[in-house]
Amino acid sequence: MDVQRMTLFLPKPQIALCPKEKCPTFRSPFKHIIRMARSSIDETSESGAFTRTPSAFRSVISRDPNAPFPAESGRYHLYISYACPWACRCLSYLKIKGLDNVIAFTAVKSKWERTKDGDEHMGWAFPASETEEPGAEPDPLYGARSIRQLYELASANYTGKYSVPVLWDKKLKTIVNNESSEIIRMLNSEFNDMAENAALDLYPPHLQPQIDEINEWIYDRINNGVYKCGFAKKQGPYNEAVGKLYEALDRCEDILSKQRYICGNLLSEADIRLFVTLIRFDEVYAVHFKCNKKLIREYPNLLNYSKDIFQIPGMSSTVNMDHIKRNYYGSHPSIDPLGIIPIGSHLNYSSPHDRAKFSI
Ligand SMILES: N[C@@H](CCC(=O)N[C@@H](CS)C(=O)NCC(=O)O)C(=O)O
Repeated sequence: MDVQRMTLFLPKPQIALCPKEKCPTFRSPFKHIIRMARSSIDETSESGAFTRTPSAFRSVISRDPNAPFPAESGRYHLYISYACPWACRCLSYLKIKGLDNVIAFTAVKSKWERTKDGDEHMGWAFPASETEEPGAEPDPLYGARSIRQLYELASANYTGKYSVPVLWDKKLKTIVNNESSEIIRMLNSEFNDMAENAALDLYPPHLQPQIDEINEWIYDRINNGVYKCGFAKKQGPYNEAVGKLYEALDRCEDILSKQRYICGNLLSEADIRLFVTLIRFDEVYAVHFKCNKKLIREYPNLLNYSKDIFQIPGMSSTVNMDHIKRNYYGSHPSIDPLGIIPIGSHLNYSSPHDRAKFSI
C-alpha cells in the first residue's frame, strides 16, 4: 500500500481570488483554476472573518509494531517554530514526557522569508548555520532551506499551507502528521515504552470527556480566538471574536479560582493547550492581535496558573520570547508593516505563584 496516498487528505480547497479577478469583466485564462490559501493570513472568508484551513497530513504513529507508522526511537523528527503555539504544544510534550532522546527536534528561524526563488510565498526557513539565530538550527536531515521544501519532498501534489509543527518520518521520508492536537495524543500514549516520564498521562480515560469538552471552547474562543481577532479583516468579525475571547478568559479565571488546573487538580492536555496561548498573550496578542480589553497579568488566577505551568520541569525551555515577538511582529506586514517590536512586558514567569494552595 502506498503510505503516501493512503495518508494524505487534502483539505477542502479555498478559493483565493486576487482583487482583479473579483472584477466581473476580468477574463482570466485561469478562471477554472482554484487555488488554496498558502498562509494563515490569507484564510479570510467573504465576511472578513478568519477561517482556519484543516491540516492535511493526518496519519498516526502507533505502539503496534505492525502499524504503518510504528513507535520507534530515532525514527521520527519534529520540526517546530518557537513562535508557534501549536508547534510548542508538541515541544512541551517532548519535554514533559521525557521524549527528547527518542524524537529529536529542530526549530526554524523566527521570521518568515521567501521560500523559493521567483515565488512570493513567505514562510518558515532554516538558518544556514548554528550561529545565525540562537535557538534556530539548520535542517539536520536534508539541509532543506525551508519547511516548504519538506512538504514538497513529502508530496509533489501538496498545495496547502507549509505549517509547523511537522512530524517527519525519516524512514519513509514523509510527513506523518502536521496537526498538533493529534501529534500530542500520539506523544502522550504511543511512546511510553521509551518515555522517561511514561507514567504521566495527560489524557487519562476518566478525564477524556471533560478534556474534550473544555478543549472545544478553549480552542474556538481562546487558542484560535486570538487569531480570529488578529486576522479579522472587518470590524464585525473582530467584535464577535473579541467578545467570545473575553467571555472564555473570564470563564477560565473563574474555574481557576476554585482548582489548580483547568480540568480539576490534575495537570492535563487542556492545560498545555491553554498555556501556549496565555504565555503569548500580553507580549503579542494584546498588541498585535488587538486583544487589549484586559491583560493576562490583570487576571490573578490566570497569571499564577501560567507561572505554575511554566515552572513544570522542561516547560520553560519551550518558551523563547525573542522568537515569539520577532515572528508575530515581523512576519505579518499587512497587520504591522514596519515590524517594530514593542518593549513590554517582560513578565517573570519564574517568580513564586500561589497555586500550591489547591494541592491536596
Ligand atoms: N492546526 C495546525 C495549525 C498550525 C499552524 O497554523 N501553524 C502556523 C504557525 S503558528 C504556520 O505554520 N503557519 C504557516 C503559514 O501560515 O504559512 C496545528 O494545530 O498543528
